[in-house]
Amino acid sequence: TKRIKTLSLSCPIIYGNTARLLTAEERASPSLQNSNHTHKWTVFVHHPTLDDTLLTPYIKKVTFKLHDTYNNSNRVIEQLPFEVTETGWGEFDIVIRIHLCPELGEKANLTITHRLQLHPYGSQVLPPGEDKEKQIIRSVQYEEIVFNEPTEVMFERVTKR
Ligand code: SLL
Repeated sequence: TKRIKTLSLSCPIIYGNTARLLTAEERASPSLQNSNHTHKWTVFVHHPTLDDTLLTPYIKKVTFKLHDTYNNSNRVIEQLPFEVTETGWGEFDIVIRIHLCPELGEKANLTITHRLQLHPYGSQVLPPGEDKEKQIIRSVQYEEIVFNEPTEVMFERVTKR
C-alpha cells in the first residue's frame, strides 16, 4: 500500500459517560425492583460535532469492557451510535477499544480507559435545596486519533465524502 509521506490526518473524538439517578418509577420497575441499582448511565464514543457519520471512514467498531459484575461484560458495538446504556450502583474503569477500519492500513487498535462517573464532585455538587434527581453528570474527554503518513486508500476515503 502506498503511503503519503507528507500528510497526517486526524480523527477527533469525544468519549466518556453521562449518568443520572434512577427515578422512583424506574426503581420500582420489574427489571430493577430486586436490584440495588441507583443510576442509569451511558458510555460513548462520539464525533465532537455529534455527527457520528464522520467517524465511519475511520472506525469499524468499538468494544466497551464493563465491570465483571455485568452480564456479557464485553459489549461489542458495530453500528452507530458507539455507546452502551446500563443501570448500576458503582463506579469502575471501562476499557474502550476503538477498532479502526482494516483498509486504512493501520495495525494498532486504540485502547482508552474511562472511569465511569456516577456521583458529582467539585463544582458539580449542587447547592442545598437543588433537585439532585434531575442532575445529569457528564465526564467527557476529547482525543484525536492521528494517522501519520496515511495510505492513499485512506486519504481518498476521508476526502471523497
Ligand atoms: C466498587 N469497584 O466496588 C467498584 C465496582 C461495580 C459496579 C463497581 C453492576 C450492577 C449489577 C454494578 O453496578 N457494578 O450487575 O447488578 O464500587
